[in-house]
Amino acid sequence: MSVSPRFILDSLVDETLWLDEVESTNSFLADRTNAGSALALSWNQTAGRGRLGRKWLSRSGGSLALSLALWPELVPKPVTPGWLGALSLVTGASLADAIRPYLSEPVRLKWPNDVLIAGKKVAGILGEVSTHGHVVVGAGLNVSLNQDELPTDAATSLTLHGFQPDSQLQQVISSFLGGLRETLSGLEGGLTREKRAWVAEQCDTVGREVRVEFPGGATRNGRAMDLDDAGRLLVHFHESNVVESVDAADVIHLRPAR
Ligand code: BT5
Repeated sequence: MSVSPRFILDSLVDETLWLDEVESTNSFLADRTNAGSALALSWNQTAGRGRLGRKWLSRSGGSLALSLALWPELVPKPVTPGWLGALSLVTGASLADAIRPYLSEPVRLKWPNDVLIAGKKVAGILGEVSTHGHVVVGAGLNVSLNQDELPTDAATSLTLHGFQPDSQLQQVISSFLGGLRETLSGLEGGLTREKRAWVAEQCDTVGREVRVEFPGGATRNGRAMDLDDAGRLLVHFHESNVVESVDAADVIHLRPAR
C-alpha cells in the first residue's frame, strides 16, 4: 500500500493549519508563541509580503501561501545572517526540486529567492526570524493563476505549464517539506560545498551578466560568479574589476555569459 502525501505531511511537522483567509501566513506563524514546527497554508492571503516591503499578490484560490515555522532543533542559536541567507536559497532549491518532476520546461532559481519556470517567476520565498525567536520561511506558489490574472509580465503559474493540482499538489508539498528538512539537517553554519554546488547548479543567475540594484537605489553591472556559504552572490563588478559579495539586493539578468 502506498503512503498518502497527507500522512507524510502530518508526520513531518507538529501541526498543519489550513487557513480560510489570512493576512499573511508568515505573520500568522511569526505571531504565535508556540515553539514547535508548524505548517500554515492558505489559498486566500490578503496582505502577502515580499522582501524589502514589497507585496505578494494573488487572487483568492490561485496562489498557495505556505509558511513553515521551522523545526526548532534544526535552527542554530543564535540565528546568524549567513544561515538566514542560506535558508532562503535552500528553500527555493527544495521547492524547485519538488515541482520539477511534474513539468517539462526548465525549473530554475533566480538569486536570491525566486523559483522560475521557463524564466518566469512561479514562486517567491521569504525567510524571517520572529520576535519570539523562531524562524519562519514562507513560499508563495502560483498554482492556477490564468494568464490574465498574473500580477506581472514576469510571473507564471504551474497550471500554465500543464501541472495538475488535484492529483499532484499534495505530493509536491510533502516532497518539498521532506527535502527541506533533510537539507536543513546539514546546514549548520551555512551552505556546505556540496549544498552550494546543488543550489548554484540550478541558479540561473550564476554565470550571467547582471545589474545589481542595491536597496538605496544604486546600481552596478557585473558578472555573477558564484555563491558563498552564506548564500551571498559573488559578483565581479566591471567598473572596479573586483569580486564582491552581495546580499539584500535585487538582480536583473542582462544576458547569459559567453
Ligand atoms: C518574494 O519577494 O518573492 C517573496 C514572496 C513571499 C510570499 C510568501 S506567501 C507566504 C508567505 N507569507 C507572506 O506574507 N509572504 C510569504 P520579492 O522578491 O520582494 O518579490 C516581490 C515582487 O514579486 C513584487 O514586487 C512583484 O513584482 C512580484 N510578485 C508579486 N506577486 C507575485 C506573484 N503572485 N507571482 C509572481 N510575482 C509576483
